[in-house]
Order: sequence, then structure tokens, then C-alpha cells
Amino acid sequence: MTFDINSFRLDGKIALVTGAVYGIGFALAESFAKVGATIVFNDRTQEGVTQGIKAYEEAGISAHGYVCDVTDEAGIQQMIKQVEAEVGIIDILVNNAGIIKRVPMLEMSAEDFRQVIDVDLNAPFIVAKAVIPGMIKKGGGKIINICSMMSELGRETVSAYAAAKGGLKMLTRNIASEYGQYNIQCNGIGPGYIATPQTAPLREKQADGSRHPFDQFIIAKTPAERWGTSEDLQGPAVFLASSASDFVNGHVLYVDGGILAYIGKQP
Ligand code: NAP
Ligand code: GCO
Repeated sequence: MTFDINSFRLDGKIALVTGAVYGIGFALAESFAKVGATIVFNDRTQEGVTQGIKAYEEAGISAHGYVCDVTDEAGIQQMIKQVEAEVGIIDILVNNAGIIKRVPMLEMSAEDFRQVIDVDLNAPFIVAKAVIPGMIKKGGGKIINICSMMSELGRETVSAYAAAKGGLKMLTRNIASEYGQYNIQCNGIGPGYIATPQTAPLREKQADGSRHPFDQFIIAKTPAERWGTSEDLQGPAVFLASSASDFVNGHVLYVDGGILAYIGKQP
């Protein structure tokens, strides 16, 4: 069979992207819509959902928004039932919603550690568990977990986040192992350092107008010598959401400009 370029399209597919009012989630949802998908997203507040609906409309996308905290198992199960009734069974799930707390481990409370694990690891489990039965019924599906450089590397102050994202890499591999037989592919995307609200504190200009030391550090650690943008993640996400990747399963695709391959520029 000759290669079909339409294998990269998502026509007729329903995609749920969690926490997709802005940032990486919004960019991924926007790219899915551009190749034919129907977009479903959630936020913790009605205000967030309203903001999201407006942002999608401004991008020419008629999205379906739901108020739900991804850590609320009953709420997620209810939301998925509502989506299936109102929009249809979900074909593509992107576990994007996430938080980070940058605190030295010895100063981090167990409660703060637990909160990061809850959002960044427990919630992807909860949402995938709610969505997979519909995918099985429908004959298959795609799950994309948004991992991180911290799925592979540690650094000061991000112990909870690294533990969560490392666990998310293994949850990705386990879902791939357990549900591949139902034509469900579960993969991860590991973004490098991306310019979004989540990393804004790491890029703040200093009082003297110079770049933030961490900003300079990332530039030196990235062969591409730049921060990534959410748009850099769109093509890889469309690939993993499409039938073009039907034999890719349990893989984490790092979209990092080469950080993981590079020792870093000599000072
Ligand atoms: P962001 O700008 O902080 O956006 C995070 C999104 O998640 C927001 O829409 C937020 O909604 C939502 N969210 C947080 N907790 C939630 C909850 N309990 N229930 C529902 N939604 C929730 O982050 P981002 O940079 O776009 O990152 C998105 C994902 O990529 C995260 O998983 C992050 O760990 C990962 N990532 C980011 C980078 C990077 O450099 N930026 C790199 C690698 C991986 P609210 O507005 O309600 O808070
Ligand atoms: C940090 C950053 C990173 C990025 C991302 C890198 O404080 O080190 O926030 O964790 O968010 O996860 O892939």
C-alpha cells in the first residue's frame, strides 16, 4: 500500500486535551483542530472554560469546554460520561494539565509534594482510566502523556515534579503494554524548555536588564540555542495523535532542541 498523506489527518476524531485553556495544551488542541479533530478541553473553573472557549473561537475553532479538576476522580468520570453523551466517544486523549513547585526538597512539605504528584501523575491515571473503556468500545484510540526533561533528568528544587514526570513515563509504557491489544497506542511527548506561563519565572529579565541566569543556562544547554515554543510541539503531537503512528507505542518523543543529547556549551 502506498503512503497516504491523510494518515496525518484527524478528520472525524474527538480529542480531549486536559488543561488546554492556554500554554502547550491550547497549542496542541489548535493543531489537532487544523487537521480535522473536534476539540474538548477542561479547566478547574467556569471562568477558565469561558476564557478557553473565547480563545478557541478567536482561532476559528468551536471547542467543547468542561469544568473539572483532573485530580477529582468522580468529577472526571462524570465529565467523560457527559462528553460521550454530548460530543461522542473520545478518540484522542492528551494528559497535558500539570503543575510544578520549585522548592528545595528539604524545604518542601509532604503536602506540596503530594499535590504535584496528584496533578502530574495520579490525574493522568484517573483520566486515562475513564477514557480507555470508550476507546476499547470504539476499536482503538491514542493517549499522549506530556512528560518532561525531568522524566530523564533531575535538577535542584524540582524533586516532586521529576518524580511525577518519571512516573508518567512508566505509566505511559504500562498503558501501552496493557492496552495495545485493543489498538490503543499510548506515547509521551517530552518537551524541552518551552516558553509558557509555567516557565516564565525562569526567563524573567534581571533588574539590570540582563537575562535570567537560568535562561542563559538553558541556552547553553540547548544545541538549538533557544527556548522551545508551544508550536514546536504541534507537529510531533499531530503525528502521535494520527494513524501515521499506529505502530508507535510506549515511546516518549523528546522535543527538546537536542538538550538530552548535549553536554552543554563550554563556558
Ligand atoms: P501552564 O502554562 O502552567 O498550563 C498548565 C495548564 O494545566 C493550565 O491550563 C492549568 O489550568 C492546567 N491545570 C493545572 N492543574 C490543573 C488541575 N488540577 N485540573 C485541571 N487543569 C489543571 O503549563 P504548560 O507550560 O503549558 O505545561 C503543560 C504541560 O506540559 C504540563 O504537564 C507541564 O508539566 C508540561 N511541560 C511543560 C514544559 C515547559 O517548559 N513549559 C516542558 C515540559 C513539560 P489553570 O489555568 O486552571 O491553572
Ligand atoms: C524547570 C522547568 C522544567 C520544564 C520542563 C522541562 O523548573 O526545570 O519548569 O521542568 O517545565 O518540564 O522539560
